[in-house]
Amino acid sequence: MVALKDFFASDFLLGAAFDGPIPDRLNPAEQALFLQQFNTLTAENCLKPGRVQPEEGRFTFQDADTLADFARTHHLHMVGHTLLWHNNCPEWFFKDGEKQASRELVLKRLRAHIHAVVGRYKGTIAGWDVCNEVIADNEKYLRPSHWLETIGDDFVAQAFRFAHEADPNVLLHYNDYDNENPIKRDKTLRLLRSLREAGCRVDAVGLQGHFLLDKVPFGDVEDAIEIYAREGYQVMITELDLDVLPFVGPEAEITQPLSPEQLAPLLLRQAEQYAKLFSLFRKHRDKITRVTFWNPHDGRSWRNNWPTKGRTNHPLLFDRELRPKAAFYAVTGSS
Ligand code: 9MR
Repeated sequence: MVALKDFFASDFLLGAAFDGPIPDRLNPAEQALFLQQFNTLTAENCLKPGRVQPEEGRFTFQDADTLADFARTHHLHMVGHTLLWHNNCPEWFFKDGEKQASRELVLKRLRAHIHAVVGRYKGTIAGWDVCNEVIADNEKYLRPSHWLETIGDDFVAQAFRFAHEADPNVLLHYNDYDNENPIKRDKTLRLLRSLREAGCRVDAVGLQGHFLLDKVPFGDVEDAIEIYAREGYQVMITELDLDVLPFVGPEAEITQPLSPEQLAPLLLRQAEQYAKLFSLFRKHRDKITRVTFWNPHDGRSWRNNWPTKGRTNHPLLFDRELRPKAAFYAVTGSS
């Protein structure tokens, strides 16, 4: 079997997200698959602020250290995810006793957090998702969040500034979902331009790429790749997967695995759609520097618990037995 990282070696880095080479996260067989197939890893959860600094000044780096050792040992391009997000962020950042913390105090804490975390993995982490998902999905520009409320509109610029200070050599990414959608894309461009005017360095735009079967917005994805690249950014596909189960409405309440007869046609369509995506990515290999799947195989996918818990989903290129799926063969043109 050809390896994805070799097949795409002259195009872009190829990776997957997971949380550590520890048995409940990735057992030895899964680690072997990972190392055979991928050359970049993203920390799925273990670097999120809630995980590394659950209380002010109490840092819990154990899992992230294990992951960083794995990356160092195997010479992997490691991506840090994430320094600032509205989700998975402890309340203490925004509190001063019973009161809401002042802008100055929240900025001081954000700077201390970024310096501690980015500083610790200097030389190992090659790129950071500095800010994640700050653009609103509705008509608003920025998503309402404690960050916006306490610091104000410049919280994104401040985070990028602190990350650059902490490690001037690390790549700095802005990461979001649906940012190929023209409305969200235009708001992202507005943000990127404001960051540039504020003198901030941003190296890459991450398109998460959480797609649904039969609804992959190929045209928007291609336009977005071209437009972000034209603005001077590397494009990274950062959290790729292709959900094959119903996503909305009562049909989304799936608790039983699909039968092989139900699944077979879905996996064939998934294979075609993955192949089309990768030929698009390859066409734009001069703009795309990395493609990362959100998890190494179907059994470890977050999609098994979203939008409803306890689903048996099939969004990736490897199945639960770690076997390559039709999508793998379609993407690599092999059989
Ligand atoms: O896959 C992650 C899951 O295990 C966590 O419970 C969840 C909340 O922290 O985050 C998931 O990863 C998300 C990523 O951090 C940002 N983009 C969307 C991803 C899927 O929800």
